[in-house]
Amino acid sequence: MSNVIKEKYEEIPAYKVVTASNIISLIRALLAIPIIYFLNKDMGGIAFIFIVICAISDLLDGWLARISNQITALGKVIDPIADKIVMNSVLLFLVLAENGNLIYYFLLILIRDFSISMLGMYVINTRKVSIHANRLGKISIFITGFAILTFLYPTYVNDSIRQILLYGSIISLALSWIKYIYDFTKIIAHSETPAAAKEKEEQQEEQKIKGLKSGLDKTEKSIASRLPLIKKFFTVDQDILEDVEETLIATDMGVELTDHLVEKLSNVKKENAAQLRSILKSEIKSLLKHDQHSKTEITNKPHVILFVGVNGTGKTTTIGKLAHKYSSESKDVLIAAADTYRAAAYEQLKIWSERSHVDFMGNPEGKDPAAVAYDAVKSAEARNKDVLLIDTAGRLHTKSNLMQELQKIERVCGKALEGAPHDVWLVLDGTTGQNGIRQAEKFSEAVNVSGLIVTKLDGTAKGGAVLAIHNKMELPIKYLGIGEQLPDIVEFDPDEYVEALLT
Ligand SMILES: Nc1nc2c(ncn2[C@@H]2O[C@H](COP(=O)(O)OP(=O)(O)OP(=O)(O)O)[C@@H](O)[C@H]2O)c(=O)[nH]1
Ligand SMILES: [Mg+2]
Repeated sequence: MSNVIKEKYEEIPAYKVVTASNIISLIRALLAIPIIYFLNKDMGGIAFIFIVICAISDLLDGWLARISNQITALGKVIDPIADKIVMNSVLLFLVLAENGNLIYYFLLILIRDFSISMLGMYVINTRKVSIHANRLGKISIFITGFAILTFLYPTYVNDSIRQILLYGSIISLALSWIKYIYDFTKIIAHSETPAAAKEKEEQQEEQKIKGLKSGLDKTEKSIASRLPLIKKFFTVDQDILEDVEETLIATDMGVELTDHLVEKLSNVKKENAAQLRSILKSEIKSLLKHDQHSKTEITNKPHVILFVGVNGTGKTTTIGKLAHKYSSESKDVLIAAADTYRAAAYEQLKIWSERSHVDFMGNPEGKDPAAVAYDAVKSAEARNKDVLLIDTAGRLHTKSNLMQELQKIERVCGKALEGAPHDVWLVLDGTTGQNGIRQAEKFSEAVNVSGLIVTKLDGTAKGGAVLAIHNKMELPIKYLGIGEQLPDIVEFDPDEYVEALLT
């Protein structure tokens, strides 16, 4: 039976499930009207039934939000507000009807709810509001519900139990409120002034160059150790040229670029031989294409980017890093796991979404990847996201059925939103050197690859391959991965790259 239900809901697009969840929350808020009506008519039994319906609806909307794997900003607001409307209106009724002394309790709840809603709206979607305060809040609402019931049905409960519930409710309310305020002030204390933000940005830029340099350490050291001791010879002879050639080939710069360079260097005059390194640098720069270096533009809303590549090249890690980068540029990011082959892939991307504080969706139970991609695009559109990053399973470019699946994912994105995916980025493993060129050709035959990302440059002495790929391919290299942590990604700039390689 449960399987039948599961299959049924799996057919429903996620955005519809989440809309149903929001509608249920709204209806719950409206149920305050019949509850008060029947309480007023002294028909406590019927009012109680409505209260039970409210409780069930609270469970139901939470469950729907969970199975759709997404909670919208709207849901984050209307779900708790619906609870509060019901609870506060019943309390207000009690205050006005008979228990005048409950007025202070009522005011306490009102102040807490109102202030938290205001804080909640301020921090919503930018940061996760304190989990502990949320939990305490839930416990307090639970106890408050019981406390209210003891006032509605006084004959069933003795006074001391009522007092305990009332105090328990007040204490947990106060604690959750204090925790909220505490966390909120911490967030405010850590938020930056524009000047501090600018300074931080400059520092980050500096760090980036340093990061690229240290990321390319291995390649750089390999060049440094192999470049001949020019000063010793004061000449550019055949031996030296051969050494240079070997060095460049070892960094996987490719025969084409290397031959060009060696030829240029052979014309270096004797008196300039001591500057071989800087000559090499400027020669490489002059050989590189510069027209293709395009900044990544997030021009559409949502801008959908599909990540593809061979197994283990770093797709998921790159998505985590880019989610962090875009969201720190104030873009509203959604990341989706359309890698449905491994259960661990879902978890892995989810962890990255938590690290980078962005929204995540996916289906942990091996749903069709194209269906996940479709839901994700629809959902990004409905939730007004700026960027959607879709992760796919790694696949060998030689497996035609897997490449067809990729084509289907690409097609289905276009069905969900015209023009999507706006970019398809192929992630290449830098440690495998120029093999990337072949992969890029094959992947481009299957899908509309629009950019390349080269990862793991920190772990290789083959950093020259990036230049070979850059020069050989029509496709622009967008980003470089230089480590396993969130900030370890830099935009590719050919000149900057050569500088870092040959300092
Ligand atoms: N040193 C280093 N490691 C990286 C980098 N990018 C990814 N990795 C590591 O490479 C391994 C594979 O990365 P994933 O992001 O899982 O690769 P994937 O392409 O998603 O893999 P599949 O989904 O299995 O195809 C992980 O151990 C990452 O930590 C990088 O720039 N530098
Ligand atoms: Mg992956």
